[in-house]
Amino acid sequence: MVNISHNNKVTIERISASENSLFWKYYFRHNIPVIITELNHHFQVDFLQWKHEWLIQQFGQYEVEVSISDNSRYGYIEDEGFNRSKNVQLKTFVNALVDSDPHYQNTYLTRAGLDTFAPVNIQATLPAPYHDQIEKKIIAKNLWIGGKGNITSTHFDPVENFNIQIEGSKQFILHSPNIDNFYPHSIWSSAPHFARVNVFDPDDETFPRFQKASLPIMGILNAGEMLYIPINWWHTVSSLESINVNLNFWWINNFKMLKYPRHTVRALSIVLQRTLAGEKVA
Ligand SMILES: O=C(O)CCC(=O)C(=O)O
Repeated sequence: MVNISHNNKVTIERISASENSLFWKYYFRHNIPVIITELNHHFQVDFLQWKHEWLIQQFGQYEVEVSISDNSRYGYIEDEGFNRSKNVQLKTFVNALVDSDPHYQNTYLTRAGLDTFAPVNIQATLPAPYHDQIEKKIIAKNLWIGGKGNITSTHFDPVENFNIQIEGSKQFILHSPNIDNFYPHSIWSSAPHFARVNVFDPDDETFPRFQKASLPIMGILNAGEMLYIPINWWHTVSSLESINVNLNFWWINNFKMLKYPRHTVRALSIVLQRTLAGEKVA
């Protein structure tokens, strides 16, 4: 686990999956992150069986694009840009993680849309009380598979997020959506949603406003649990086990996008740049 230098931190609250009306009325409505536990005590959740052995069996032959990092950081890295990547069969990648193959030590399957595995039509459906509210608004379902020590750099996404831990565990550090205190990259850059400040070891001289940022809200997401990350919340994610598998659901919330015009303009800049470059947008 990675420590951060703030003396005060707040722990992400937990509620049971069966408390779904509390989730919608309180946490979702007021943009409060929460970990939803006991998903499969109360509901049948088929994708919770997608542990690495099962994924190899089902989709092992498909090629995936894994990110490469020399310093365990993933996403957009100061002075480096986005990670390099390479294509590899899913089974080669996952077996290498299991065997701690040094050639794959610095790799992470990030943001792999389930459509990567087409033509298999993979269904991943949340329990009804959650699924029914968001089904039509989902824009991406992504798999994340990686080993211990990977860190996804601090960024926000202009969408609501249910991130489900299928195997392993991850530490999430969340901050509320203030833009200026995090010194994001320029709106015209390819990463206007990535912070320049290092939340683990902030440089107060270069980034003085970070001291005014809200307290970090931190929690460990364990297998079988689902984290709600409200739209535009900053998140920094560390992988804690030798194999970590997550599935996240990103979904649009038009009403809340209007409430955060500065984030939304940054989102539009990403959409425009990726569309012009012929890249995947979500
Ligand atoms: O799991 C990770 O490493 C990052 C997850 C993430 O950034 C997300 O769910 O939006």
